[in-house]
Amino acid sequence: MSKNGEACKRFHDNHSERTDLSDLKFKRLLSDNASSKLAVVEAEVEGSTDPAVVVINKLPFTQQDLTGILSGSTGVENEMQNDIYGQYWLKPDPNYNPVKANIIHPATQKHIEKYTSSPSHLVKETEDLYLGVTLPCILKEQFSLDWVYNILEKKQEQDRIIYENADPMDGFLMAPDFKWTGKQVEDLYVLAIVHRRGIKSLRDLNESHLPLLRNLETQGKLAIFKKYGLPVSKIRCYIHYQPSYYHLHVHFTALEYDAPGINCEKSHLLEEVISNLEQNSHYYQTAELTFAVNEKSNLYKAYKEIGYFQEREEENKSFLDLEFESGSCEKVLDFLQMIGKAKHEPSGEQWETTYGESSWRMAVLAMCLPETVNRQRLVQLALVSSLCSLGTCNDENTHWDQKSQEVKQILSDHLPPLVANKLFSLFQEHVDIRRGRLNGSKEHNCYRGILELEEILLRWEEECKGKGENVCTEAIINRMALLQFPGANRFKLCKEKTELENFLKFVMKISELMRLKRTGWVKCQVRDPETVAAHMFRMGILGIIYSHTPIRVEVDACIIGICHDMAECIIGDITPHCKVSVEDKAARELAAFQDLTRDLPETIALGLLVPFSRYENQEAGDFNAILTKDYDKFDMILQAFEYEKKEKRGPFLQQFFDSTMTCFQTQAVKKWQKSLLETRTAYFTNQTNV
Ligand code: G7M
Repeated sequence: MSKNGEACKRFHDNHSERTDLSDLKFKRLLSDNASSKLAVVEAEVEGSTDPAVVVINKLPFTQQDLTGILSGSTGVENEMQNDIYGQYWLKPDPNYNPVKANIIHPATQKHIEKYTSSPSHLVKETEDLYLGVTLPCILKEQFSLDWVYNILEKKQEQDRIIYENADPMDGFLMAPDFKWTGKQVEDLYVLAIVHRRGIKSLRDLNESHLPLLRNLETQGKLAIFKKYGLPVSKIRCYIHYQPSYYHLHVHFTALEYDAPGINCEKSHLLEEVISNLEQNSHYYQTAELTFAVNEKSNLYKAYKEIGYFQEREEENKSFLDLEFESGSCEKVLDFLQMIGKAKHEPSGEQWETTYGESSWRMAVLAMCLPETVNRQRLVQLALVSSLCSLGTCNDENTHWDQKSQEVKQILSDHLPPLVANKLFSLFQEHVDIRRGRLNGSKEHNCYRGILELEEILLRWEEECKGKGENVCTEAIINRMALLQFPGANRFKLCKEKTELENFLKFVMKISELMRLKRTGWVKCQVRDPETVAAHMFRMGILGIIYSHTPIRVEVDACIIGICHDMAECIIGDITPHCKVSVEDKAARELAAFQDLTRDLPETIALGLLVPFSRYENQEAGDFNAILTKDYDKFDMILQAFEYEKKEKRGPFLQQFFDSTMTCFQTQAVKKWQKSLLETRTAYFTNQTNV
């Protein structure tokens, strides 16, 4: 339709009667490629307000063309000659010199963008980036799949179909690609389109698709061999990531043809895709996939918006000045206060331990796994398990689907999309494991073990209450071994029972932090104040939400956060009012930390000591250590404000705001501090006015 509502002429109307291009007018060159002898132009179409994209391509010579060119029908003009060397302009009979044109009309703006040459950039897409940036962008806008469905439903290109396996789940159709004439095998290009709908791209594939993929590989190659005589060993078959069209299809091209789009940042050989899925069903959900984005594309814009390319642009900018992904400060602070509930709310009816404390201990347990397990992932799962305390239904009979929906909504209402998605996918994974829906990976088995162990520990601690320190640990050690908890034989971590006992002693010792109230609050007579463990818990969450950049999967700040006060289970929570010098406090803490971890296997002890020391050392270039320090102080002032609101004693914790007024170093946390101070002032001004 034209803008004024009249039906526009379409270039392909009556295409079978067309004999010339008199209704096309060159408008501008979009791109050209000398080596593939291809040019793309935007053209105007007479009688239409919509543009056309015309891809003009000189074709490879066939033997027939060459025979025809070297014949009397070819006109010749000499250009130069020297000795035995001469150059001529040949003007062959048009039959032997065809130029192919693929015409898209009406072309959308997105088509014009796709074909316009512009600089590209590589994106290394993690699972989080896929869910947070790429997927929403694809779902919002993509090329129409009508042409795909036309082929599958045999409404178009029926006569071009070269093979079909009609199985609706594992079958597919094959036809020459739009780019190929279907004539000479030198530039053979066939496309296989799967019947099954809903598989958008490589990212959606798992082991359930293996039968389909194996059919595509074997039957597809065989069909090409039978139809065009190209041996199977000369057929390259691959999937694009990112594709232009989000309905699974496979490209088959002649091995010796330098086909457009076979570059390594775009093509994934089908054989390798199959092999990756055979080894790990979730490979394509979790793998980092690298691809190029063109500056004109919406995907590029989406990545630019979240600051993905910022690093390069701001190379000279100090990392302290970097900001977090844009989003409303107030909403993020609201969310942090909501999650602060987990610091205080018991995670079960029978015990006092809170969601936050319990998730913190599980995170530390995860840190005590061997390096062969993705510990960072487990630490995050453990901390994010506390999101259960968000929303309404937190009782033992949680209805998980409802809970997931509730959490998803709260996250997306408060946090920037990337962060919200990241937290939600972690929470959902926790929920799945809680519900026994394990994916068979080492990580899932370990996490399940951690959940079970935590429950046993909580029950055991309840039983111990009032019975003194020397309650029998035999039962719990046996359970740890039975669960094959890290420390037991499966990972050969603690081979001996004494090692398991030492590990339990360590767990018992650090668990004291789940009962150690933070001195600052006690001194100010805050009722029922948070414990040191609860404080470390929210720092861990802060570290997951934001690390060095929103882009890198880096949880350093989170790990530093959950370890930094661990030595306090030995030396207690020393505050500036305790009259202990900074140096003395640091020395005492280090000694205590070494003491605490002395009997742990060396690699595990180091895994805890390194983040602890990074926090203590605050080296100039260690951004995550500096960031964690800011988080430490920020968690404190946010908590102070929460207590002021709860206790209704006015701004009685002013000293905490005063002592931290100028201590923040990172631009990102400074912004939060400013927002918090404004909110607090407004809160108390309103209170006075009421
Ligand atoms: O990059 P991606 O993997 O999405 O590649 C899609 C392929 O589909 C490209 O090689 C196109 O040339 C091909 N293609 C696109 N269209 C619109 C058509 C069409 O209408 N018919 C056929 N046969 N192939 C098409």
